[in-house]
Amino acid sequence: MRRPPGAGQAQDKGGKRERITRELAACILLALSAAGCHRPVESATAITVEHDVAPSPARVGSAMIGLRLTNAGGKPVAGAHIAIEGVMSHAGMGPATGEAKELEPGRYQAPLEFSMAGDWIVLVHLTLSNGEKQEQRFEIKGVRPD
Ligand SMILES: [Cu+2]
Repeated sequence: MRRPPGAGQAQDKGGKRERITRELAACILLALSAAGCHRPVESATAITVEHDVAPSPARVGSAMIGLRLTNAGGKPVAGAHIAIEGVMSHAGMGPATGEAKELEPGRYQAPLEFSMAGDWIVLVHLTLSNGEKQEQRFEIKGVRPD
């Protein structure tokens, strides 16, 4: 399997980039039909977050999460404040957190420390430049032991 550096996604086995919308959280609640989760939905500010993880595949230790934000028209969303929070689905474990830096308009990068192997959920807390707040999330499955 060939990947450009930094463009891998841990849960991406087929090479297609997964586009995450704010509707994903709602879809997780519906839970049963993943196929229905990727429709863009109209909202005040529809933001699409694409992510990548370095190293890829992810492993225990320090990682960098790349985030690319685009609006409904596919334009980069600049000037957002992004805090990420990595959690696992079992109890008794604190979250890992990271603050993103904007590398170029719409492209952000945040450090995250994977303290344990397994499946992680990354919560993305967005504050847009107009002050609007949004929450998104994506999964990083199968973080490897180091
Ligand atoms: Cu854990």
